[in-house]
Amino acid sequence: MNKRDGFETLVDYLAAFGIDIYTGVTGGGVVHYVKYLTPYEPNQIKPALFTISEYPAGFAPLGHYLATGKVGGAIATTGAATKLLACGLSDAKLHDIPSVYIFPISTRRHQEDSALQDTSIYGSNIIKQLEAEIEDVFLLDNPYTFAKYLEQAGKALLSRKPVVFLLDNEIMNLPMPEEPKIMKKKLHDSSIEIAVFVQLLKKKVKGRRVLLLVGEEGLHETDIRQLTTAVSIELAAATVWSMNGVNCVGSENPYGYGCISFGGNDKALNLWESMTEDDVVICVGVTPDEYTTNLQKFAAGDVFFITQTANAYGHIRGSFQHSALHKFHQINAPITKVLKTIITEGKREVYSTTASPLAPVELNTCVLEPPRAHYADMKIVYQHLHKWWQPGSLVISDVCLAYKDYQYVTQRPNDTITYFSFYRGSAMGGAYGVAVGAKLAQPDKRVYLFSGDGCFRLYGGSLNEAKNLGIVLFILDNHTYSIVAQGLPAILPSVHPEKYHDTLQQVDYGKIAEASGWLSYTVAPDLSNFEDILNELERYKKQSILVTIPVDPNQILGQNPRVRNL
Ligand SMILES: Cc1ncc(C[n+]2csc(CCOP(=O)(O)OP(=O)(O)O)c2C)c(N)n1
Ligand SMILES: [Mg+2]
Repeated sequence: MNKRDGFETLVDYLAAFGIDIYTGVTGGGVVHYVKYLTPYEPNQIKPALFTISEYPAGFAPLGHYLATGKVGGAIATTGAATKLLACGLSDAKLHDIPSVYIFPISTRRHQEDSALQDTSIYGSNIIKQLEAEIEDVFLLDNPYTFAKYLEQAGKALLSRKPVVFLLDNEIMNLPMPEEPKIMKKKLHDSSIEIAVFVQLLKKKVKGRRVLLLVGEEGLHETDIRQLTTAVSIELAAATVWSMNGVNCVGSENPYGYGCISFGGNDKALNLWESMTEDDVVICVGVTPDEYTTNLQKFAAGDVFFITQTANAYGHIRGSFQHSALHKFHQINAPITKVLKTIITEGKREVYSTTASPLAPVELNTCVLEPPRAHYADMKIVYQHLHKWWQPGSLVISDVCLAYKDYQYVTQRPNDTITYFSFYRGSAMGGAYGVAVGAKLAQPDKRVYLFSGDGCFRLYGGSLNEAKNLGIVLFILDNHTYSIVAQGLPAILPSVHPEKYHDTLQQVDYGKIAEASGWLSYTVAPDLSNFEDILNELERYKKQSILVTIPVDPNQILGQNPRVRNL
């Protein structure tokens, strides 16, 4: 018999899995778990808890994974705490981020006694709420299923799923009769399936134009940018990407036409719209979501999907078939291996495709208007930063103008950074927690964040906790919920702007930051001090800094095709 109680066994099991940094807040329901964690200090004893309010805490495991490819954990008590933490959990599901979320439940023995923050079916019914969204919810209320559930959770994490543990404290206080086993990833040899898939591809592309669409799934594959470039070249395939797919594309790809759909580049969008049944599309680690395919099915005659995440978000009954109008082929196998086989096969015998023209240097055709007086020109800001980022940086866009405009203006990837946005859940303010999680996981990584003044309202009270993490936060100060406001003339053409409900009061964000222990700078509208501010940012490594940028809410850079769906 195990002498430790269930809490300690769970803490140890997750630590053995590499999960040793938690974010969240204590409370009546979780004190028994967090008593086994030390307060977070950089380079100190783990497992550790970094205390920060639940909304940002719930997004931290996403940043942990982005920065390292490893799993992070978040914890919160019953009631509102659970709901706040679970906002990040939604994006973990939508972006296939393995992560652990821990919540207590009211103990079953007092089910009918109206417990505080009652989670029973008479109260929040939280078990059903979470199970309605997340497949891997493990109710730890029975010593005899405890080890089995932990092992099942381990398997789910290995297949890139978020998992939820629900703790019944009365049961967890007992020693558990069995030790859970640590799960290891089972490697399946997919060489034969890959060879068959590539032969079919070879047959289908003969004499046809090939379009390559690159998504975010391969983010942590080494050499993914070189591999997609080599595939583009072997197939002479015009190449486009999703917003986060930019991380899996090389800047030197001669066939790189840009990002499609939300904030998409004009050349990429024209190319994508020209797709007909005569074409073949190859999707590398793509989820055909609204901000990529704009709710349209692939019009190509043959669509090939390469994915390595079984049952990833976007799959319906284990397949992406529903996203294709015509013939559809999918392989579930390591992306790198499939791409390498495509390249090797092309070297053996050339793919006789109808070659796409090389991409032009300039990927946009729209003329971008400068901002009105007293506002910074965001086109120049994004272009400048795109060249300035230090190698290895992580740049995160919150749900604000940046997540539409940055990719439009910068056009091509910066090969030395990761640029990411959790756009599928589009939770305003979530990116701050992502930045916190990334810094906790990898303190030496440079982490930058674009966020809106509307987004700021969701995490502005949680700055102090991160003052020594060295996060740089660019606030797009435009006193407006601008990304909504920019779409409204098209969505509601006959409605008076007063009914847009899009204005925000001016706030001194720098003062809030300073009062929270951050440094702050404000960019001059003519950008005369921008270079000096960037030099300052480079100087500090551990000090978090907020940079306010005066942004014209009416400066339109990237397009928002979603407005046509509303
Ligand atoms: C939590 C949440 N509330 C509301 C929305 C709807 N929404 C999406 S973007 C946006 C406006 C964002 O405003 P701001 O942060 O100021 O950024 P800006 O577009 O002005 O750059 C709103 C209200 C959302 N996505 N998430
Ligand atoms: Mg705004």
